[in-house]
Amino acid sequence: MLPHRSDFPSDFLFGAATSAYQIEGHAQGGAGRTHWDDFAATPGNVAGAENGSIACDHLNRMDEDLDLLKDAGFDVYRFSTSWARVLPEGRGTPNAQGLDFYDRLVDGLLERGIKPAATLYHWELPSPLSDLGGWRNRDIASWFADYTEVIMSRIGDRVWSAAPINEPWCVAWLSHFEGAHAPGLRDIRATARAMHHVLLAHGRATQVMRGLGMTNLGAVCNMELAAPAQETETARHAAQVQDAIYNRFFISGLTKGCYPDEVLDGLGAHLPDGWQDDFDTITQPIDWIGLNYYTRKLYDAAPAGAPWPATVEVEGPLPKTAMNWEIYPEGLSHFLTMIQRDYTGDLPIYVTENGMAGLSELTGDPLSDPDRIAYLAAHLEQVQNAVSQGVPVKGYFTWSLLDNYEWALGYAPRFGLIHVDWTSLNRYPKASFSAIKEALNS
Ligand code: GCO
Repeated sequence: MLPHRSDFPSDFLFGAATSAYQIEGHAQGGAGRTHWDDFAATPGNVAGAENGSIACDHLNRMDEDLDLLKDAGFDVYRFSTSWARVLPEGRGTPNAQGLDFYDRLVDGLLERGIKPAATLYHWELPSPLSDLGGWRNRDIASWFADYTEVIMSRIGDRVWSAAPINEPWCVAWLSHFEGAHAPGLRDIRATARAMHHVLLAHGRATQVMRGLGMTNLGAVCNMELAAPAQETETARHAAQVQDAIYNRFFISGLTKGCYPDEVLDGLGAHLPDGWQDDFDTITQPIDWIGLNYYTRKLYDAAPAGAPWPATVEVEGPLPKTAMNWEIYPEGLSHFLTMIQRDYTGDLPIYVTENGMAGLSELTGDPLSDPDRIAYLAAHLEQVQNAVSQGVPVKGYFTWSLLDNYEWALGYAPRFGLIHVDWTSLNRYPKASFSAIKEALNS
């Protein structure tokens, strides 16, 4: 059972989240090639070399999907616009079909009484910009500002909220240090530059949107509790370094105009010259902060002699989702409290993503997914805890409306409230969809 809407403050918003490349069907509608298409075409990067060419075919099934959002009773829908759909070459001539699509999406939401919450970048960088160095190249901040101007000149007058970049940690660290996401680099200099430029691009895009007269602008960070694998000084230090990289670097840059020392120890020498001078741009005032939270990880010290960050991940003991992620709801209230206390004070906080992947879930009518319902209930309870402690949490978005393209893991992990049959592309609401509907409707 999920808590009911009436168990939350009366202005608390419930939403569902998706992203462009994961659902739209990128090969259609005149979109340009992205670095995810290139990454997926490189052997060994993505399960089954799957990509987002068709995905959920949301591009052609948008009305059906918006009807499902309305049927569930959601107040707000968090979607992303694809840079390469709007500007197939990353710069230059816009794709009229792409702009029309986002225009219809926003109007379709408003017609159904659902607030449109836009994200400008959820990871599909146009390949021509990747050729120029992508996030390593400082010019990306200007390219991104120009893209922001193009898309928001079209839909910015009607979106309820907007955030420039989804999950800076994934854009920069996961993709340039760990090599697990496009562009698949493992390079410390590229990482340092990407980590800084992603924030500079955030600041530039925010200035552009303010210039267009837009309001309710935010930033979305993902956080994962970093816990010591054992009670030793070295394990505690390893967890602290990972906590700084993952959970503090970006929010600290955005809200305080500085980076944690534990990160500068390793990346300081690789940051671009004059990085300190960019904080005026990076710390543009924002109206809310978004937290994406799924799990925790355990860390220990790497064997002696290992280079910075000198940490190893250790498998944890808790029950896991199909992503092999530990289920640790307490981490959610930990971060909500930490964000308010250490960074944003009275600023509204939204849980912009939370949810779990299962694998097949093909039995029952509706399709039975009790684990997801339990996961959502446990995390919503942590949101309630935070609210009752005075943390200004103003909304919660489930990841995700639909089963979709789970990046390097392809189509196997299923995060949706709605099952998507990958052959017919038909949609089948799961029991979690019904549970949300019951919780949201009076
Ligand atoms: C995320 C992403 C999603 C993922 C989800 C599950 O923001 O990490 O927004 O694209 O699919 O998090 O891994």
